[in-house]
Amino acid sequence: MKKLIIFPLLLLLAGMISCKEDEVVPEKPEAPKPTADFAFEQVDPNDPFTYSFSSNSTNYKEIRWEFGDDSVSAEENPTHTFVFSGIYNVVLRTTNEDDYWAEKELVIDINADSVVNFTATPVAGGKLKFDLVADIETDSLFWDFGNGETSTEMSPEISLDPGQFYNASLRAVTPKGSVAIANRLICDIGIVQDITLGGRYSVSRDHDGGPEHAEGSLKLIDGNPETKFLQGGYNGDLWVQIEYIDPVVAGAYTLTSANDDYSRDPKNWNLQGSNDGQNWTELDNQVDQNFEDRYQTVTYIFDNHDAYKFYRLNITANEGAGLFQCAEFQLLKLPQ
Ligand SMILES: [Ca+2]
Repeated sequence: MKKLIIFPLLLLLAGMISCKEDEVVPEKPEAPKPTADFAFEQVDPNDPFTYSFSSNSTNYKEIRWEFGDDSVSAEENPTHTFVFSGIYNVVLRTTNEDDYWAEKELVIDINADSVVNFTATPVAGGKLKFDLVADIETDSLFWDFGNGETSTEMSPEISLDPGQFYNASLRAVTPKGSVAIANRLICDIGIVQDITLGGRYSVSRDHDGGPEHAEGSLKLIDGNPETKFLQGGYNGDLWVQIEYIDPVVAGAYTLTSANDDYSRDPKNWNLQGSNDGQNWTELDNQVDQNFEDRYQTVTYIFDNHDAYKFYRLNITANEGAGLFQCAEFQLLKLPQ
């Protein structure tokens, strides 16, 4: 009898243990995954800095906007005003309650040149008259003519020394505080146009690493005086050429010395124009030039009223080194 009693007890215990192991704990169902999507539009045609954003996202608990200018928002459909022109990567991130997330990124390009521009027109008394050209609403203007003079007038008039170039800028502020800046090269008769990048650029012989190299020929026209084109084994036959589809009338150019080693600087050169790439007309000739400073930009103006498809700068001598270097070359069109 004793054994008969113990056996069912053991069965009962085993049954209890078994029951505990098989117990199913109901899991919380997983929330649907979030999606992120949005669209944007300019709110006012006269304010290229302000945009409204509308989210088309789903299944999220939290929403976060990053506008690419260090500002953020947790609103569903925010409106944002950028302070400066620029290219902004706007990111929308949604997160659900299980911390799954989704992102969508769109780019807003507020191009400074399309936002604000200005004209400079010769008027009586040998002066230049400046006018804002822009579709934006402005609250204030600040002109800096690059010659030490400034103005806050709508249409200021100033006199500039003939034969000199100046870096002028216009700073326009909108009623919401956004800032648009236009920079232009000017001379006494108007705005000078940089046409360096308007044609096909080539050199007679490049850096050994090619045009894309850190010191390749493209560094001569990248707008950055701190980068340079360096040619090894310089032997006086280097030329730099720009070929245009339609002939243009160039009237000036600039050269900028590089960061180091004066003996690599250009010393003698000439500029030629051509319409077939075979027959050349000399437009300017410089001998014994001397860049006394590093990063020094010198402007050369030449008398030309003819349009050419080809412009070629022949650098016939440097300051004596076996290497040639130059930081920048610009070809310019003067006001007609
Ligand atoms: Ca450069």
